[in-house]
Amino acid sequence: MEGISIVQVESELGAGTRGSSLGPMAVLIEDYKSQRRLAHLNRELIPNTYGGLVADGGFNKAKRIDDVISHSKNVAKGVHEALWRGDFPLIFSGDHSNAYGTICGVKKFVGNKRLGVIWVDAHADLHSAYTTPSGNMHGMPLGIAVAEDYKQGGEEFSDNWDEIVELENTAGKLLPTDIAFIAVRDTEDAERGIMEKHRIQNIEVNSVRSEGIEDTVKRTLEYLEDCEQIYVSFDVDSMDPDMVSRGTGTPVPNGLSLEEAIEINKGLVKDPRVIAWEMTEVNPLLDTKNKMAESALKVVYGVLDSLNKRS
Ligand SMILES: [Mn+2]
Repeated sequence: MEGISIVQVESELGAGTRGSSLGPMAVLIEDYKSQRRLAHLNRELIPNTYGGLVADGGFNKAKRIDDVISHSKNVAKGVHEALWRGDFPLIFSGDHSNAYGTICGVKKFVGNKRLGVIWVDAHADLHSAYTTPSGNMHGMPLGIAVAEDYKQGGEEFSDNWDEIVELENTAGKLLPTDIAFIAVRDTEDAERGIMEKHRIQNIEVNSVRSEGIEDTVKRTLEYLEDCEQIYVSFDVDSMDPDMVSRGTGTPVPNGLSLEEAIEINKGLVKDPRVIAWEMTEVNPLLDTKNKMAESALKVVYGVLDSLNKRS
């Protein structure tokens, strides 16, 4: 690892509520008010495409998919370039649909090496255009990446869906068995079907608390023992809205405490197989006094501490 660089992805194309594109900057502002540990890092901006937010593009089963496709290419490029330089990318992204672009970029970099993904989130994000209840693509990044039976629901959106699934020539870029969930607690039948079929591990909040952080981290990394490289994605809605903040698009009760989120992410990133880390879904427009960004920053600082010990 040469250095650490920030990939600042200001898109909220996949969200149903406006404001998460301001999340990355909200975290950077908190850093400026605090220890200024991010200010000197190399930072690449992948800008928001406000124009794309005006209409849903007419695809109500995968809203704004045309813009998500072009944006995902930019994200993939930014993440790939950071990895190519030898940097560890800290990805600060607006909504979670950006994670698909990151998976493409990471996968392109690792080539044939087996990639594992650790998803710390209230949601499984395993939907497709054929199963989604909302049409919001932030519920789909893992669903697109695993491309599980993606044509089963009909042909209505197949051109767009084929295009996004095959982006960067990495269709089937992630095996469902190479996903590990932590704190997932709000899922739909279609997602539970995939999770059960592939016995995808989810360490629930209760287990995190009863078994402890060390065990949670150990079990997650061991579950992915066959993966050579790992990408960790931390959605702030994994944290509890009452204990931490409601500054996120789709808050779900009974989540992680801030301390648990800090320790889990710190622990995961100690593993040298982890080559990219993302923080996503901070929405300052839904927040009070930027509390979510302030909390997310503490998680980022924990990750930096672990990375500095690694190098
Ligand atoms: Mn998510």
